[in-house]
Amino acid sequence: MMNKYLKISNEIKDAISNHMPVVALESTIISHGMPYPENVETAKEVERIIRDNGAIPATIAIIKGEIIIGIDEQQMDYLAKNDIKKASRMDLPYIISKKYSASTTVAATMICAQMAGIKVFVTGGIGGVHRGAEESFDISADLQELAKSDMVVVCAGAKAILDLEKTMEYLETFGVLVLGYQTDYLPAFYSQESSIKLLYRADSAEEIVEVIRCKAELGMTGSILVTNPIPSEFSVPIEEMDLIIQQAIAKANEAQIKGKRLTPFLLDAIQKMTNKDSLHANIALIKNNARLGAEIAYYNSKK
Ligand code: PSU
Ligand code: MN
Repeated sequence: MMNKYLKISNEIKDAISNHMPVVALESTIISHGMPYPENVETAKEVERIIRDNGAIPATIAIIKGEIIIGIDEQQMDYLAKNDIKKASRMDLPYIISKKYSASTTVAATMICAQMAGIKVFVTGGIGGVHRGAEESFDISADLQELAKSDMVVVCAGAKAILDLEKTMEYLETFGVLVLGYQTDYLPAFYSQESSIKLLYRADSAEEIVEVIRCKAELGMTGSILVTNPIPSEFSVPIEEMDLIIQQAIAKANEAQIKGKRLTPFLLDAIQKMTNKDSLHANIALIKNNARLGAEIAYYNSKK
């Protein structure tokens, strides 16, 4: 769905029209997911990994009311250093009409990537059903968007700041296929696995692409969520992370943090409590996802 707000870099435009592999990347991880300078260093490194693995990276953000597909280094720097708005689905029309700038969440990135015709999207962790959602009703718009969009999204599972069981139930209800990449258990971001058994696994990028193709042949839309475990050398036992996460949630409750501020608040609190260990884990897992995403995009582009 091309529209006048969409600005696609020439390289990406060419790649899309020639059916070459392209991988979309979100920008909220830059503005709200990691501290400076690791945020911008990681964003650049992830793009490099995608190139090294034969695909073209497309980091997406809203800059002065334009949807930029493939932000440049200067724009990346801007998002990394400033106090930036965080745009999910509901925010896009307002932010764009006001000509504001914003980073895009997983939900908003899927919307923009799809406008540009990109099929594969790499992120660190998706948003989900927050712990205590039975009271707060706090469920990330990422989940609805996975159901609505038509992409393959590679992540390292969901962070245990969320209620993973409820998140999985929600995805099942809305028909989102969750695949474990070389794993039978749902990865939990910092931890290679949670205790949640997955129904389906795939052991190679080719196998994932076969499922994508079959879905298209069936005329079905909806995204496929590929969950890729963090490399073992960076994995933290889930019980260890859980104690830290509980403390972070207690801090958020005390400070009455709600709505779109909650996820960034929790991510920041966890990073501070674990020194840079959790940050290094976060960096390692997103790079790992970039490798797999590029490979999926590569096979998906072969007809
Ligand atoms: N989880 C992470 N790191 C992140 C995010 C989630 O481990 O950076 C970001 C993503 O951009 C995700 C967003 O789409 O937070 C979800 O925010 P919310 O819960 O407000 O929907
Ligand atoms: Mn929320």
